[in-house]
Amino acid sequence: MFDRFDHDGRALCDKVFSVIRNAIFLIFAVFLGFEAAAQELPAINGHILPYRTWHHLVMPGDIVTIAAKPDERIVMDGETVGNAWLAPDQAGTHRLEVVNGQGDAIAEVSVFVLEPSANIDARGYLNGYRIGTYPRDTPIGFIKFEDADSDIAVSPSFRLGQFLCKQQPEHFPKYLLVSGTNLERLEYLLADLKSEGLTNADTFFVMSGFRTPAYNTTIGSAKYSRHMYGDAADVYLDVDPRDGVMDDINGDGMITKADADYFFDHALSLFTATDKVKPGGLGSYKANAVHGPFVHVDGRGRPARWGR
Ligand SMILES: [Ca+2]
Repeated sequence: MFDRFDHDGRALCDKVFSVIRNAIFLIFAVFLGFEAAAQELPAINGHILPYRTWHHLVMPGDIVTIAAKPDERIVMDGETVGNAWLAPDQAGTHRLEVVNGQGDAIAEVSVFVLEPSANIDARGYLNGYRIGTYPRDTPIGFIKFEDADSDIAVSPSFRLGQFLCKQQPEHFPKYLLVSGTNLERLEYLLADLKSEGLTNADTFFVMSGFRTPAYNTTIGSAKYSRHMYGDAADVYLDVDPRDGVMDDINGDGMITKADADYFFDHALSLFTATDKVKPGGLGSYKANAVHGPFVHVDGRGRPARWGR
């Protein structure tokens, strides 16, 4: 009797324990499942995409590996491909989509096969577009930009045409670079300004993005300017009204350096408080004869600030 009771008691205990264990396991599995669902954008060459709309730079002949889930389809320029794609020998832009089991594109990536900097001629030109000479760290290649490429997405809120250098407006192809590090900073800042109700802008106005070394020298900018690497952008908010100058974001009824400073202060406190984006530079600028107030944002990898 005692044995049976003991046996039943143990069985009951085992059952209760098993139910609790299974419940814990289930909660844990659901939690992990949500985690995976929330986090899992595809990875390209080992890097998980930070946004569903993004870009990727490769050299001609490079292999691009795309890590997607088993039920997802990888589509390059409209054709289903495997997990590895061989970049062609010619510079150009390709469109990568990852499509889920329901047929929805869950990631859209502009893949830029770069024009090698080795093709810059002795005069400093790349297919007739003036690059000049880098004082150090010449990039291995450049994004080739044709006349119709302005609207190619490089991140959720930014397009390739926003970052063009202001030289040879009639010449094609043009060449430029964009920086994922700095685009992550710009996206993070824009999203925060919107969530704080400070703007309803879909993007920043990019007054100056990429600069060739030749152009950078012409305007008398810093010798090692991050703009020459596509890693810097001079930006302002311009939607209310859209008139080519910074909006009155500090609400004092005037467009002055105080607006750039307000923007700068917001960006500084935001970037200082987060580890979601890499550190970089921030500069606040007043208006001059040719432009209004603006803020410089770069992705140099360490904090730097000036103009404030
Ligand atoms: Ca103002």
